[in-house]
Amino acid sequence: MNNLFTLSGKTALITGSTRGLGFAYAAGLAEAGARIILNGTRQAHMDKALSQLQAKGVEARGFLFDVAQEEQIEQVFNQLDAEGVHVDIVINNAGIQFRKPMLELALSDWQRVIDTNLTSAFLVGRAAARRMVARHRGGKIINIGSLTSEAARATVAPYTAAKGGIKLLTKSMAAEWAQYNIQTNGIGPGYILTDMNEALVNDQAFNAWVCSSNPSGRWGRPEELIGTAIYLASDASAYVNGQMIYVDGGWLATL
Ligand code: GCO
Repeated sequence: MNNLFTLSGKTALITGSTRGLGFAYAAGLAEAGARIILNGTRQAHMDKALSQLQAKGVEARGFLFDVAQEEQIEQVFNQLDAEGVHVDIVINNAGIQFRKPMLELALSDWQRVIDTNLTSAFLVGRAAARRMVARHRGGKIINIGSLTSEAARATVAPYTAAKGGIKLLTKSMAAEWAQYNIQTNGIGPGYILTDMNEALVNDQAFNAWVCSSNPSGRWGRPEELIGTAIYLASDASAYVNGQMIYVDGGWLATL
């Protein structure tokens, strides 16, 4: 039986992938055989991430671009077109966090989070899907949500609104693109030990709340998301569409 979970011969673009969860997804898909295209905004982070992957023999390259800027996204995809590179798998992971009560929140801060965490998934997903459809190649789009795709926490409203939008954008992409053999699904990470959450991990009360709020009694680790990413990026999920898979230690399953 051929390996349902192999990504050999596939090219994957992961946004926000020079660090944190994005880099974990990139390294994990590479382990399954994919060629990797990284995205970030800082050359130093890109250089470090590429050298880590290439040291393991991974075929990896990177593009610095702002995932909220349509023209920058189109430039990258047009360059890949010119090189004959087809993106088979997209993980829309790029995201920022901005913690402030809404009463004090500036529109500019709201807009920046929505653009980076939600609009970007539409723009990158649309660019990739247009080519998947035109080439009759099908493909995989994986949007990264959150526990806040299902429930809100005070002081992170723009992030929560964006992640709630990710859940229904995922279903919208499935509704429109499944006919082209494109499967679009989402991953909802629980509280994971990443740079973005460093302040929370170091907050004794918050740390206690996370550990007591999920039956696994602990934070998740980035590498614990890789299996779900490979599953949704592979032929093993060929008839799965519009789903969110929560990798949260059981948080959302329990009162
Ligand atoms: C926060 C955190 C969360 C987690 C994750 C939970 O401030 O509450 O940043 O948003 O990162 O999204 O699923």
